[in-house]
Amino acid sequence: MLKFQYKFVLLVFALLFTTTQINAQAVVDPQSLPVYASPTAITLDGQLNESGWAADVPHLMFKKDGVPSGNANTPTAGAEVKPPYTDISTARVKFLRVGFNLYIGIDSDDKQVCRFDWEGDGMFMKIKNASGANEYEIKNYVGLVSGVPAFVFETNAPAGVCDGVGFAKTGTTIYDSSNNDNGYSLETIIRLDQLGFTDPLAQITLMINIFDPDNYSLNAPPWGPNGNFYKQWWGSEWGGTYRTLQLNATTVPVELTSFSAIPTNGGVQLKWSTASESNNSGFEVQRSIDNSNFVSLSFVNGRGTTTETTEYAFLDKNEISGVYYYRLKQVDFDGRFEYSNTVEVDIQAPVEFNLSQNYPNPFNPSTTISFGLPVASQVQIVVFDLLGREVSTIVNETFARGTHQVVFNASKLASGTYVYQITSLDAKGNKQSIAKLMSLLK
Ligand SMILES: [Ca+2]
Ligand SMILES: [Ca+2]
Ligand SMILES: [Ca+2]
Ligand SMILES: [Ca+2]
Repeated sequence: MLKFQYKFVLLVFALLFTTTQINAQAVVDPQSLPVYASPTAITLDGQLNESGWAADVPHLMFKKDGVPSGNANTPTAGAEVKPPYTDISTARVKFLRVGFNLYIGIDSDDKQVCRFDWEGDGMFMKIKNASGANEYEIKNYVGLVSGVPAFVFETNAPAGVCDGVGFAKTGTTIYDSSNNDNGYSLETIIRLDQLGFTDPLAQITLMINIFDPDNYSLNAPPWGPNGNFYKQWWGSEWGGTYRTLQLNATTVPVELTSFSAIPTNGGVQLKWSTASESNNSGFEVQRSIDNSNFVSLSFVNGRGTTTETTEYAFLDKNEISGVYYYRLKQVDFDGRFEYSNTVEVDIQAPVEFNLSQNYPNPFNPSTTISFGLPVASQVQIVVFDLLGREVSTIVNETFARGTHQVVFNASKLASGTYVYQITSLDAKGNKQSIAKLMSLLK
């Protein structure tokens, strides 16, 4: 075999790396939040095991002095009821929809899950019915069960409207005097059709308050000597001012966290990753030369629904110099799709005359031959058999500066090893030749 001499210099003029986030808000006191359809059913056990809960969608972050960032929005206001409250715990409130059922999930890393004299850690909220004429209290919190502090659910809504379950995470002991709990989680279901809603994509009016008493210990109520107490609300503390949820038909979108394209030997290497996926059939990789008309190159299968980070790669075997634009068309199983941002790549002309190994090789009956020209040249590519007899001329014409590809069809030749030789002649009369072997295997 002839030695593979591949020298190809590709430079990146523009490499864009951006982060696409779903409807990133990162604001204090959003007036409304979107609610996406859950990709799976939800078991009301207080545990946020369902994949929909893990997706980083716009949500509320209850945290004293918290700063909004990414999709975490801070609520309306808070009050330190019994200082000094030095806690740094965070409770994230997310929403999901399954049909007419609205689910509220709360994930807290509270270090002291407890109760003071009449109520404890958890969620206190009110929701209006469809007409707005009635509102109901919903409480999912640490109360008393047979005289022992534990998660309880209370409501003044008619039977069947709502339910809730609290869950003490492993390592959490409710109502002891230590400060080493792993927090708690809550799941609440509100059946919107039972509140008179006839459209599952309705706008819902509600307020939510998260209570966090800390350091209250058994046998020391009321207002235990070491206890402190903080509360924070979205809307107002207990009704009067409200916020809204906008229910959506779609599931939690696929969250693309990076997308890059880099010229390499052999083509343009595209890489992207997702932080979560829901109902994701996959990605159509698209390329354009004018950033307007895109053609599809390939389809890369997605992972369906996952909350794990997933890395993807695709090699566009394109070495022809020029500026290219790439984008991803993310397609759901039901056909819905969304485009990524566009990345731009500049494949520069080679600095010296070169010929690459044909691809594929061995081949039958067609193969592609790439070559690079530092200046415009007359190019002849001729195929010889191993006895030196010329069997075919692939091209004999002028090519511009840059990298080019030609396809050789050997359907009229017998199996065997052949030499292909390229000769270039530029305007100054410089003549150069390179030859390589290729194998036709029929
Ligand atoms: Ca659950
Ligand atoms: Ca706390
Ligand atoms: Ca607490
Ligand atoms: Ca505890």
